[in-house]
Amino acid sequence: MSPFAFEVQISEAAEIGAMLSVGYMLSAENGNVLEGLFNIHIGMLSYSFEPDMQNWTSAQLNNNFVDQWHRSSSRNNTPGGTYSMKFGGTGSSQYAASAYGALISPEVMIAPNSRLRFYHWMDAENHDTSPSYAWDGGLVQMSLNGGAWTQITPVGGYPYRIYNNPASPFVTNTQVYSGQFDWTEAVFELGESSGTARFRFVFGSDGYVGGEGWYIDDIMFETEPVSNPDALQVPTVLKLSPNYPNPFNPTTSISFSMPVADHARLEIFNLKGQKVKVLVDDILPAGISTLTWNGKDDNGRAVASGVYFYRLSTSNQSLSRKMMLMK
Ligand SMILES: [Ca+2]
Ligand SMILES: [Ca+2]
Repeated sequence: MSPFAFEVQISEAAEIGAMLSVGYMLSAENGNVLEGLFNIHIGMLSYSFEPDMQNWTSAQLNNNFVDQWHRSSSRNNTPGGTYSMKFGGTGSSQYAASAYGALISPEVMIAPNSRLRFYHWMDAENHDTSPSYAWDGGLVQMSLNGGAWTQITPVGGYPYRIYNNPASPFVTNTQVYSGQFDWTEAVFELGESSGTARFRFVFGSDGYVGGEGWYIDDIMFETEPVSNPDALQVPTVLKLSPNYPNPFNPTTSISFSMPVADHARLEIFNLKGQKVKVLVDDILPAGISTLTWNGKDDNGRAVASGVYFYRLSTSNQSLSRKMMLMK
């Protein structure tokens, strides 16, 4: 048996970058119901660079510096994969002196509380006597809704700053990744940013001494699930929701939520005010309860088309709504 209660399959026809909102309602035989909403960003799950560059591009950032971003089979992080994106020479050869290039993402739609994650491998020249400084290194920038490229900061910060050096394409004290590390995950929390975004990985070197370079792989964009606070939290007031469907034939669901466990009575009346059916008359737990009415009265007879009322009564309150049976 699958460990998952259900799965969502995305059609291949879904547009890349689109955001799909999936509303769900899970109901159990004991009447407990859980409702919510989550968002899936189509095509934003992962960039492994296995099929190709997956619409990432690269650019030279200054005419006096070379761009060396390319798809490389020299190193890879993807399980079972072969490729990553590398700034550096072909194969495992070192990056050039006076290099400065950007690896640029396709446009991606982000919602508040999105997150950028990726894996990277680095061998770049840091300063050998000033531990927090580097001569060469890489950083990540974002352009939001067509705006200027702005450096974004990983969780935990960048480990190095660029040393004062006129041969560097970076401004002195620019924060960068540098030095040597094996495949490591980086996480960038994007906070309130939302809209159309592009991201780019920028690597630069000064005029002397290189390293193997910077590899990027398994780039992922994530969005926090957006939950429906009405449904997922214990309600603070008694609430009777509209029945669904409405109009209906002959079955409809009626949901209500209670802030505390209480005696609850849900009754259905016709237009003349005659009681047709009692759906529940019992002590119920706090939270959401959903009951189904099959369009039959207390004697099991199907009732006529028309308007009906349903009334929820607890020990100190009652709420009513209207619904329509259409045969
Ligand atoms: Ca890969
Ligand atoms: Ca250097």
